[in-house]
Amino acid sequence: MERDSALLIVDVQNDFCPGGALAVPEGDRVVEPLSRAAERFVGAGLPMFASRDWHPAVTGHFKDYGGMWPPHCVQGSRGAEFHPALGLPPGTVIISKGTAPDSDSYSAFEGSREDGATLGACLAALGVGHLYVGGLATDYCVRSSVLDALKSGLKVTVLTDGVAGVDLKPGDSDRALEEMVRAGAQLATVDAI
Ligand code: VGL
Ligand code: ZN
Repeated sequence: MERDSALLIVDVQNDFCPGGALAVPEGDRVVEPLSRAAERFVGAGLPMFASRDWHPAVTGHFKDYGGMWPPHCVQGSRGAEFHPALGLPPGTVIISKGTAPDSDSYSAFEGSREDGATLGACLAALGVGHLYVGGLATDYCVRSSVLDALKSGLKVTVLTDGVAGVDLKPGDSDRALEEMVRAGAQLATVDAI
């Protein structure tokens, strides 16, 4: 980690973990490594962001309204809460996304802080140049957030033990990681950073 680093934890919410409405296989295995990473970033005085999928009850993102997913992460529901064992240090900036009823908004860069500031604006204001990313799901929101981060000129490291994917088609997550690497992302384990 350098002085201009920040950590982004993507969508580690109950609905994406075993027992949830859109469970990622072994999704909860990211909780421990990411909690450890969060402690290290905050201990080093570096900024911490956590995004959450935060959908209205009626959205074109859900099957019943033309989308591809069962209802999940509905605003204010238990499924939308962060996993109870995820250690989010005080000062973590929460980024909500997927709030528009007409868009999938997989990327955390389409989300914003409570006051409306976008993730990109928050990172720029803090002078962040290197974003470390982990969370759920590798093949959707992590992929999309990482590609957007690279497009906005950030250096990006994906935490390989801190991500897990949906794999609707077997291999989707591996292909997503390859795509991120081709676009310029680096891969590392939490212990190696
Ligand atoms: C996500 C599918 C639907 C994600 C969100 O957070 O990766 N995946 N909504
Ligand atoms: Zn969603």
